[in-house]
Amino acid sequence: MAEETDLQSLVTRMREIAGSARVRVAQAGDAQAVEDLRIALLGKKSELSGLLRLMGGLPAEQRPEAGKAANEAKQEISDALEARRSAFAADERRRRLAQETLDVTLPGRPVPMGRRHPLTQTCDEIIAIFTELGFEVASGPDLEDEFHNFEALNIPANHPARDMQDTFYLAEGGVLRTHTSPVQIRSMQSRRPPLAVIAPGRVYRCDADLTHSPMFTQIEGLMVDEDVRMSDLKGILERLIHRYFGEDRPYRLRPSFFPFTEPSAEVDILWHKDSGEDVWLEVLGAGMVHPAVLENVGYDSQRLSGFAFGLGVERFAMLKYGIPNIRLFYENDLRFLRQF
Ligand code: FA5
Repeated sequence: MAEETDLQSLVTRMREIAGSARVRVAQAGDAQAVEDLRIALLGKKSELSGLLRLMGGLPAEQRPEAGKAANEAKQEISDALEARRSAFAADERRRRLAQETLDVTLPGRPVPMGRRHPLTQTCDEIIAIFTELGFEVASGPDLEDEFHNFEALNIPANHPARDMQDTFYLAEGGVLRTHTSPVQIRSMQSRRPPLAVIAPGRVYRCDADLTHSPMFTQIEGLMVDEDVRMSDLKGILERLIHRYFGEDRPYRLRPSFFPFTEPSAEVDILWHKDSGEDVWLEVLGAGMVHPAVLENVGYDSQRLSGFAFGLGVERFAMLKYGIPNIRLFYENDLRFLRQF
């Protein structure tokens, strides 16, 4: 360009620059080449910027036309660069999507569901059978005093029944309750007859083999009113067995002994083992509340009578589902728990 700026050649040169820029941009091979071209074509050191600086030498009335041509050239180059850049971006996006192909027919990742422990389920099922009949749910402490666990239940200090149930005695006094029967005492002390309660809970004994565990679960039942009879107990137990095991499950009621009931009985359910052998498994103890127990809580044993029972929840579940070993309930092996 000559020192003396000439409008016409300035405008012509600007149009040439824009035209050749379009060709160069169209030939850019990738996004980086487009960026390099942007600097070369529009940057401070570009020919176009040099021409813009020369516009100062034009007479004032010619500057608008030169300015318009400069803006048009800039705009044309920018548009070409932008179109090319977005074409590369779209290619890149298509390429990435093709690589990341999703198979929407693949099965989802399962979210593991928690569920109630089989013992909780068994307890809930048995409790429901009784609450339907109007029984209230009661509870008592796992750490009992000897009065509630033994004395009030007619088991005096030197009675052999205290050995019968191998007891965990605590150094600071008291015991881990050996059965849920102390809840009978607590319920009679806190309520007035007529009463019908059901009391689930953990109990503890030094006892362990395939069908005995040092900690297990019992559900106690107690009903006290005027004229409660052994036939009421038998009817309730039969209803429980029919509802829980079904009407065809063989069971037997067998005379037994407990210091806190008179007469006393035990219930056995037939267990058809995998080996083919049939055995009777004891599931509960029961009987008519001993008059001495009624007197111990201040009830009139001439006017009132009652029945009570205590059942082993693990035994109920073992017999229903054919579980051969009581320890399976406490190991929390998911392969076992998932079956319920
Ligand atoms: C009692 O515990 C009495 N309190 C039951 C009772 C209540 C009788 C009210 C009369 C009136 P027993 O020790 O038999 O009784 O236990 C009751 C049931 O608990 C048994 O029939 C058995 O099903 C279950 N059981 C006993 N010991 C264990 C043990 N170590 N592991 C698992 N279950 C057991």
